[in-house]
Amino acid sequence: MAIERVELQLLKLPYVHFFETSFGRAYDRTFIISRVFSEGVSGWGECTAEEQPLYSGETTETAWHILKDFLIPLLLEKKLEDPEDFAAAAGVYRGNRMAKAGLELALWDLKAKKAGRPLSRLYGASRETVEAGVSCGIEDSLPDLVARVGAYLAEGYRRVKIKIKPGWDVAACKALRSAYPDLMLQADANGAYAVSDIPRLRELDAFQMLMIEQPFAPYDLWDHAKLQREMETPLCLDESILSLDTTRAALEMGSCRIVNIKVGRVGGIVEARKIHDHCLAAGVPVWCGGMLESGIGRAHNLHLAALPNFKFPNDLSASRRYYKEDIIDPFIELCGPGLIRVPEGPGIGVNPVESRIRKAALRSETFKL
Ligand code: OSB
Ligand code: MG
Repeated sequence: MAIERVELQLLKLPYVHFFETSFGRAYDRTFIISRVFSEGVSGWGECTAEEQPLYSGETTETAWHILKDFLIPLLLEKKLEDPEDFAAAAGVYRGNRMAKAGLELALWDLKAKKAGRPLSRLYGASRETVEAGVSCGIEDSLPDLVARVGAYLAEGYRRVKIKIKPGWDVAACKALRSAYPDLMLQADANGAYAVSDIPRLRELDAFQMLMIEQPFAPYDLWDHAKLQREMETPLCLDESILSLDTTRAALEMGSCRIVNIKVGRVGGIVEARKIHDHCLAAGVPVWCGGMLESGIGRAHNLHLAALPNFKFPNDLSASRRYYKEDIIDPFIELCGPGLIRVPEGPGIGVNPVESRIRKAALRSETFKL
């Protein structure tokens, strides 16, 4: 058993609506999908690196380089096929976690397809549905924000996360709270605040939010711990959580009470499950973040979020919230208020549509021995 061939494709898909965070506004997403072939079966993965190094230091081009020159050769030359063996071998290389996860995910899909089982079952997860949530970007005005959140609620979402930054925070929360008093609300700053903003952040305690995500910079665990001591609202870390050891440091320091798990940011499913299991044992709930993935990455996220310690609604929305023409069939949809079904077929359980992928492709490359 060995991987005979690996394909990478760089795709670009337009969003149905622009997505603005504290980093800026984006109208489309450029990302890499990977595909591994073995014995007539293939597995699909998606790499969450973005075009610009804003959320993380990786980009689509650094990930392509690491995949092509370091990670794919590991598979082809060392004849690795099992995702856990691959994760161990890839561990000799530092960083570049999104690149690693992009390939590891394809190996997981392949393994589950060969076993004829859904990925979630391979992970030991038993949930049939996961809690959906929608991540709502910064809008041009507060009335636009209130209207957009109202539209998401009408579509069946129950939990809404809004992006915040200094100047788009207290008033935005106030507007949403008065329009939707019972809304499950949370906020994500993507590291846009400084310690001098602590008094302003404390004002957010008034809005009964589920959590506030990543107010400070990724490496600033210490100031998150200080802020958490001064706030009632739980802090959740996203960008700061890179591995099991950063998770342990954050929890032992008191930097957060909730952990956002993104498989790309932590370098793969092997590390994501270690973080999940550690948090479960420590009594700390987790939830599954998203990176506006296509249906391939999102299906992977659904299987991960089926694990038992995913205790909050996730950043998992229907295909149509992101893309007019998602690249999978069938599209991911809500199956009831605030719920998405975990696909039941083998592997990721959704079918990538090659004609749509070809249409979105900027570049493709095939690798074999
Ligand atoms: O911080 O969670 C984030 C998208 C890109 C980069 C960072 C983040 C996000 C999201 C999108 O919030 C969530 C989703 O995929 O639904
Ligand atoms: Mg976030």
